[in-house]
Order: sequence, then structure tokens, then C-alpha cells
Amino acid sequence: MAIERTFSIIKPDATKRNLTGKIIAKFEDAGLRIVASKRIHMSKEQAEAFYGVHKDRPFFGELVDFMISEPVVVQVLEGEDAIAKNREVMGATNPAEAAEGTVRKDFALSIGENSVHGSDAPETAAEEIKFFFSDAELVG
Ligand code: DAT
Ligand code: MG
Repeated sequence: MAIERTFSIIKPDATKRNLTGKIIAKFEDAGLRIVASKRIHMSKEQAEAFYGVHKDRPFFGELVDFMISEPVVVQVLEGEDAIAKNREVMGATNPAEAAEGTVRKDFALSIGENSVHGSDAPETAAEEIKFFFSDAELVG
């Protein structure tokens, strides 16, 4: 296993309920290190571009509106096998199917308002990190 970097978003439902620290604790407890972090309010254009892969799905409009409804915390997480590890810490997309102790099991409100985003593969991790961070902002 190699040291990887992955991209994470703490979503509006979680920032609104003041859960940022509790979610970061789960990342850190799993051995993921935060090498970049900022709180932003995404524009509609950013949200549409970031989730462009889902543009033809029926929930796209709802997803974009949700992502711009409140601030989010965008982060880069680093560690052994970070992409898969983060997906494990997050839990299944649908909180009803998420394993015990995962972020989504503990905090998500619904399949849409599911508290966190995480990259799903090395290529998407690289693209998503670049979308929000310059190289100078990544401090390992
Ligand atoms: P994940 O966030 O687990 O990678 P995904 O990439 O399939 O899941 O979908 C991206 C986001 O879109 C997901 O976090 C929440 C929203 N979404 C997915 N399926 C949905 C559905 N059936 N209804 C409403 N929102 C959905
Ligand atoms: Mg996804």
C-alpha cells in the first residue's frame, strides 16, 4: 500500500449542525492526516462543474442546490491507502446502508444530505484536489 492523497468535502448538512470537528476526528482516528483545509461557500458554477459527472441524473439539480445552501469544508487527506480508507470512514452513500461508526451512519440525514464527499479513485482524487487547491496550499 502506498501513501495517497484524497479529496474530501464536509457538506452543508454537517457544517450547519456544527459537526465539522466530530467528522475530522473520525478521519484522524483512522490515520488520515489533513494536509489542506478551507471553509468555502461554493458557487453554483463550481458545484455544477464539480458534480458534472452526475449532470444527467434526476437528482442533479437538488444536489447542486444542496451543495450551495451553506458553507462546506474542502480538505485533502493523506495516508496509507487514503482513497479507500476515507470511503470506509465515510460509509455507504445511503446512510440506511452505512456501517456502524461511519460518518454517514452517525451523522447523515438522507441519501442526498449525507454529510461528506470523498474521491472514489486515484484519477478523480487528483482532479478534485486540483479543482479546489493549488500545489502551494498542500502542506504535508
Ligand atoms: P458518493 O457521494 O457516495 O460517492 P455518488 O457519487 O453516487 O455517491 O453520488 C454523489 C452524491 O449525489 C451523493 O453523495 C448524494 C447524491 N445522490 C446520489 N444518489 C442519490 C439519490 N438516489 N438521490 C438523491 N441524491 C443522490
Ligand atoms: Mg461519488
